Amino acid sequence: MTRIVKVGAAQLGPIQRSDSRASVVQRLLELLREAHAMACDVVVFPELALTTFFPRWYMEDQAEIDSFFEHEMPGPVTRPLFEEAAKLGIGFYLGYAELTVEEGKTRRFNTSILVDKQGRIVGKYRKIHLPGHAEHEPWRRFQHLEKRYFETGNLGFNVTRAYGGIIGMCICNDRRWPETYRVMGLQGVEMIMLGYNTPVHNPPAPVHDNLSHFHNQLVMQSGAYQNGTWVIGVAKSGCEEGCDMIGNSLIIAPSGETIGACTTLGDELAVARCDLDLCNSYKESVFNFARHREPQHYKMIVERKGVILPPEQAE
Ligand code: CDT
Repeated sequence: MTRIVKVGAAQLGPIQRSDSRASVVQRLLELLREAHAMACDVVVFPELALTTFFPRWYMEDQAEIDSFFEHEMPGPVTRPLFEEAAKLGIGFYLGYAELTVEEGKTRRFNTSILVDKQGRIVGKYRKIHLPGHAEHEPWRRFQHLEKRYFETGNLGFNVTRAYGGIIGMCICNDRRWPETYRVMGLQGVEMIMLGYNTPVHNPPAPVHDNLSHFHNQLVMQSGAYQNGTWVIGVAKSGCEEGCDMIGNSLIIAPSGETIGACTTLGDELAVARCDLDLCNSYKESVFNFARHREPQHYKMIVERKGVILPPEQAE
């Protein structure tokens, strides 16, 4: 039996601060049409795909900060994407900065949505692992102020039934954490879609810089294999406002093997035919969780600030 989802990893090149939202949506539409011409069922766009990666700047003016956020989805500028998707019968994953009012309070999240082939939003995820810092750190060549501009996501790592399978989402830094994949793995996820903006240079740990591709591959390939799931990781890449970002967008099979990849640092589509039933041989053998996991032996003694303490140090 085969359940095929043809996926397009729709990598974006840089988006400069002066680029209008409308011009970015045109680029997304071109990639969407190219994917449709290649018979894709769904395309995956990057994290914060509608603007430059604005957390690289320290800002205090709330109106300026909010200019990078979407106040509705779809809104007037993004609606053509939804309309074209519905017309062509192709779905998409899209990352964007979400401004919403909940119970009278304005909230800001780093968000992704899953849209089905009818142009309907069928899933939403808000980024949980926010990297970087909240205050201005002038020693850095550029800032990474996600902890300043976003709240921690409050929707958990849920999965959605779509495209004939079980689909999960996460965003950028989430891909470095095994918990991300495992929480969705425990819900039977068969394909995880994720977008990212990853600078080549990591100011607090520059010795990691020349390992940035290796780490990108390592985390997504191990997450795929250890949970028997497809992983589609898609970059915003290239030199954005003087900051070099990795590309290396990948389509990874449940075996952990990379079967599709972008090779440039620009707008580029990588396409692969993904058989969701390939997940089964992993989920039913080496990673049969019901049979082989030992959660009763994973009990935490005490957890303080996210670190598990050995029994002798626990209070
Ligand atoms: N956007 C985002 O989450 N970027 C981070 C940069 C951290 S530097 C290692 C990432 O994990 O790619």
